[in-house]
Amino acid sequence: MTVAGGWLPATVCSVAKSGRLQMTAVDVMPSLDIKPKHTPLHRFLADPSPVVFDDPRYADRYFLYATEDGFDDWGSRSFRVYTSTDLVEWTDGGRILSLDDVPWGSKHAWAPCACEYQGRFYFYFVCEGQVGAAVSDSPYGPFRSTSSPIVAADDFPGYPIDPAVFRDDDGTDWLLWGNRIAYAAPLNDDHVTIDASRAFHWVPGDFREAIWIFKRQGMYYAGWSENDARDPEYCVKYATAPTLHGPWTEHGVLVEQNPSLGLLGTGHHGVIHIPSTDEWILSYHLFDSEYGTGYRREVAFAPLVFNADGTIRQVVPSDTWYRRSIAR
Ligand code: FUB
Repeated sequence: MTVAGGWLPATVCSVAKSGRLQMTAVDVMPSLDIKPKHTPLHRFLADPSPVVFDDPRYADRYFLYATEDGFDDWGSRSFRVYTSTDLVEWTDGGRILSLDDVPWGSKHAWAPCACEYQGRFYFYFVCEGQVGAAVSDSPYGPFRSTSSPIVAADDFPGYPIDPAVFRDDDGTDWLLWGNRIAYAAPLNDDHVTIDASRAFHWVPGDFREAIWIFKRQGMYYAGWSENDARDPEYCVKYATAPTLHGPWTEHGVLVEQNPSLGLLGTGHHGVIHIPSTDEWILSYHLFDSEYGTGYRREVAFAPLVFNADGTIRQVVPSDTWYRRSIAR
């Protein structure tokens, strides 16, 4: 049977943490009738979080952490990692964490990201509208979840989803997250808890979610998504500031839909910096007007082009896959 979303359903019977029997939707294979056309990853994926690790064992490749897509109601239950040396040819690194192994939640595996700190790898993710943390000795996992969320539903006003990590020049790793309200808080040395006393929040533009921050030539850049992820108008806007705490100057759209090519809902971005260069690459997801939805999204990449005043030229979604060898 084929379901809306183009995936074959499967369920398993298992014993829940409570001891009760439960039926659970499991990771499934895509049906053969619909394949993504616009992504070099050849798979429905969303919320792309790209990273180049400093660790010399892994510095020769791009890593991409992303939400598995193709499930109604964003019903993914596991996370995978992908790697590439040129952004076009990708290798599936396999499953790195399943919600079966998260002690505090079992639904809605969204928006993963990862960072490296003192030789270990830390993975942040959404589960049931809370932010989780997990640890591994390898960026390929498997990651071990901590026993409770790093940002729980009641910790701060708002909806704690869409984590990202920004490392400032002083070495502080800031965990970012939020929906409707954007938050930042320093990660403690253990990297699985935050220093809530230094958390701050703001509402950039008509902020919906997916806050991401990077720093270039002394300027802080914050990008975020506006509108609903199922809307064609889902888009990324950005602002710049002289400090992490602002004041932020908004510059409008970074990427938005390209209806002439049927590429819609362009949002939830990430940014890669290629070490020792001034090259910055945008990742984002989109859906196709013919077969896509906010539950069937595709990851795309594009170079960021900076103007002399530090603003960024708007990215126009295209069908050309951007190739950039990390070795060059
Ligand atoms: O992929 C699930 C959700 O959709 C993410 O958490 C949001 O950012 C939106 O992209």
